[in-house]
Amino acid sequence: MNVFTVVTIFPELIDAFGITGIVRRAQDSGHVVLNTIDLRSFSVDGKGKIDDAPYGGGPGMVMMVSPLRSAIRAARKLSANRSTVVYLTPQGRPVDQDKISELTSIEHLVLVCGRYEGIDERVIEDDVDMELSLGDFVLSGGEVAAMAIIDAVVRLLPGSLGSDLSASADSFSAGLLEHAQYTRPECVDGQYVPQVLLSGNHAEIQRWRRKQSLGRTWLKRPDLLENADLSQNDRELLQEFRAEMRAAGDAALDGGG
Ligand code: 9D3
Repeated sequence: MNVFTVVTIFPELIDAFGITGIVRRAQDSGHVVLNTIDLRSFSVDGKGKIDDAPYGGGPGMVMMVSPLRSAIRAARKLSANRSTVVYLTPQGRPVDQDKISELTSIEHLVLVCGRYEGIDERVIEDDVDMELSLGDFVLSGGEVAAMAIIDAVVRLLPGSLGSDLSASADSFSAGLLEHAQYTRPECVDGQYVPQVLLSGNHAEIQRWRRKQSLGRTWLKRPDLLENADLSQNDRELLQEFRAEMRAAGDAALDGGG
């Protein structure tokens, strides 16, 4: 069983997330527990104060050590197992699917959400095991990041939809983007489903999908191709994709000229 405990000044946001969709199902089936700890209930003045002005001056407020430390300690007690404390911060290491996969084996993940200018550095030194970011853009706090990470982890757990069938074929777990998807009808507004998908020839369909996967990665995320180790067959498929694209481009020019 995986336990997630979110330390936040917006527990109702996390609670709402936990009563819908994949996280709800995982909790109902007993695979997951999602707790929230309301940071304000650990305020120093009993009136909800959890932040103070930064030493050295400057704008905004910093989250204080004492409420955070007490809240993290309370969070740890919500599981008999050892906990790993993650602070969500733009200064953390950006998460990728490999990191998400690693997180599935942590029995109790305590996710600390910052607000304002951030938290007192001494909490990071003594109470935090790992700092994670969603990437190089600015959020207003860690809650959305906590939910994103919980969602990504939970769908990989046994009993979740993503765990068996699709997880192994997912983008990124294979290091490539996925092929295009189509559903009925065959033709809409003059746009047709690629003929090969209607052929019933499974080997040809597999080949087409692999070629698509390689071609789309080359077009949309060339950075991913740098690290992918492609077979000789993959290289040939990618060459074929590029040749077909050039041919389509030439045909369009002929038509227009
Ligand atoms: C106004 C203060 N910022 C200077 C640009 C620093 C800052 C502090 C706190 C910026 C963002 C935040 C709040 N962000 C998060 O808590 C956060 C986050 C993010 O902003 N981007 C990507 N991943 C994450 S994880 C948590």
